[in-house]
Amino acid sequence: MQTVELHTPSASCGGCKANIAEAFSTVDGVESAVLDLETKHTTVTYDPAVLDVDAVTETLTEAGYTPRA
Ligand SMILES: [Cu+2]
Repeated sequence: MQTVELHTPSASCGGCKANIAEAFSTVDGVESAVLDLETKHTTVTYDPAVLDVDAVTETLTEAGYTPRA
């Protein structure tokens, strides 16, 4: 498993946290996706054999939480 932490500044409440968890719940190879509301970072744990950081970024973008550097 691999972990990536992405800054998702537009995610700001419990609803966003639920949205992000739900957006990743249907993505193959994702073990967990957790938004930290204090840091506004989303930590995604995934299987690098199934998907990559680009796919993780795309899922977040599609959910409305475009990651920023
Ligand atoms: Cu929200």
